[in-house]
Amino acid sequence: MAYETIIYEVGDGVGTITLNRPGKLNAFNDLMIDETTDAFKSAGRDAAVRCVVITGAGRGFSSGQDLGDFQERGEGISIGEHLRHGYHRLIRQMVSLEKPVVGAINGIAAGAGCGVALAADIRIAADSASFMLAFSRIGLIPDSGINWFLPRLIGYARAYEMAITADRVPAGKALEWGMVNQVVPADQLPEISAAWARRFAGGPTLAYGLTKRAMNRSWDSTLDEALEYEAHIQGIAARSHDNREGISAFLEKRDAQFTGR
Ligand code: T3D
Repeated sequence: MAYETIIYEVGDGVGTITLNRPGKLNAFNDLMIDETTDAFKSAGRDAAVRCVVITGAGRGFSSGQDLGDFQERGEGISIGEHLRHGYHRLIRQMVSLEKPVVGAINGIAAGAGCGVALAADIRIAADSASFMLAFSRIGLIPDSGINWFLPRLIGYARAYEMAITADRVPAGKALEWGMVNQVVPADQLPEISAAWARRFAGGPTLAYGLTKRAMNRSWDSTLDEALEYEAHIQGIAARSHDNREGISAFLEKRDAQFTGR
């Protein structure tokens, strides 16, 4: 599929999605939601892709829903249906992708753009980046999974504060609060996030994917259920080539050559 609103490139085992409507700080229109979802789907099907990076072109990561489109849409389509058919598919695609997703947060992540950033597994933020739940400024509530992700990441009080103040949370505070894994100088973000991604792409992809599945599932589990699920999927990991290779490499005192299988 040729894309108009994003750039999707594959190299070194990494699929890189660049949201590409910089004139609107990469606000999501319907096409960009569909194309981003499709790129994550392709990354899932492509064995050559073992890690995905999502970033934004220009000075923003994403300013969320394109408000011009929102206004034009009028009463024609219910917002609930728009969310179900658009952002929900995108967020589910990111979370169910059994490969690490690295958000390289290059600038402001606002509204649904913040939701997409939070759906990544690891976030590396430029020191100029910020996060903002812009929704209440326009009389909406957070969506795109934010009510699920954010209190789990930073606790209810901070998440609710972000929601009702709609203040920008700069990268340094986001790091302190546990929203991001690392803050780096803006001009080094592409290089540093690519290095993280290459590292993951050279790892045991099956085990990484199963870990993501187990951790996401644990939110709704009792300890007994989580223990049982670990036992079940560890059985899958233990049958992998990478498990055999990892053990051989350890015993032979050499670096493991993981293939992702
Ligand atoms: O539809 C549904 O299913 C509902 C889903 C809703 C999900 C949501 O995301 S709701 C929240 C939507 N987003 C917002 O409310 C944020 C709107 N943007 C802003 O508040 C500000 O742009 C920022 C705080 C993000 C950044 O401010 P600043 O001063 O750095 O940049 P700016 O000058 O405001 O924006 C630069 C340009 O991008 C500007 O266009 P211009 O004047 O240069 O031609 C601005 O209009 C445009 N832009 C920024 N955000 C959006 C946008 N255009 C359309 N939609 C946007 N969201």
